[in-house]
Amino acid sequence: MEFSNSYELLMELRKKNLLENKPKFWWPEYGTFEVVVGAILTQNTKWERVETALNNLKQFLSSQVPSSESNILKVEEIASFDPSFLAEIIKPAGFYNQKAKRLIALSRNILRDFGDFENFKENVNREWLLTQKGVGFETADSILCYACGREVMVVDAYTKRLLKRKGYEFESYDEMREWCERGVLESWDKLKDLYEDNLNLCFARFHGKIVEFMKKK
Ligand code: 39A
Repeated sequence: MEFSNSYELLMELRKKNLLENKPKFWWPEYGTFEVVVGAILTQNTKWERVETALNNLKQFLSSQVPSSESNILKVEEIASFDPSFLAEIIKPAGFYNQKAKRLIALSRNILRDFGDFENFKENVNREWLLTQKGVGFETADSILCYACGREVMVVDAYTKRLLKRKGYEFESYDEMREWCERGVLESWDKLKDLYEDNLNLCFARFHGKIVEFMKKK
């Protein structure tokens, strides 16, 4: 695979049908609070373990309120957990005591500062997210891109490894993110029809393609 900017990388990845049978925006339950929970749980663990933890959580909550019409996690539910009880439920994701405390604190802060999840989606910014315990650049950008639908590209260890192999090394997370975003923005006239003129959709799928490609390696 040869490329000299991120547009060319995206076009190479597009040839590989990496997101066949995946959700449109790649991250399951795009646009919901469940993405926020997944973004914290996925730190330092495999996605498959996150899925087990999320399923445990949803199963527990639906057993408490069996008539609930939606099976999507709600910020109010996570905010009202006892930390050690939540830790038991999310155990498969690892670092469960720390993750439980951080999830509860983040949920309570969302309710305190934004009132509800819809207002959070509309009004949160990167700075607010980065003040939250356990939220670094990758987690903040995952929340912005996949929960809030913002025009931000997530980069991660898979992206770093792929680019390093091809001779690209970066001083910082933001430098790597900007390199990924820049190539797309500079060629947006050629990409926009492929992505419904939706930059968020393009960034969401681009990151998804990188992850799926590297997981197959
Ligand atoms: N590492 C990962 C993932 N692998 C993933 N999926 C597969 C769907 N997500 C959403 C986040 N991080």
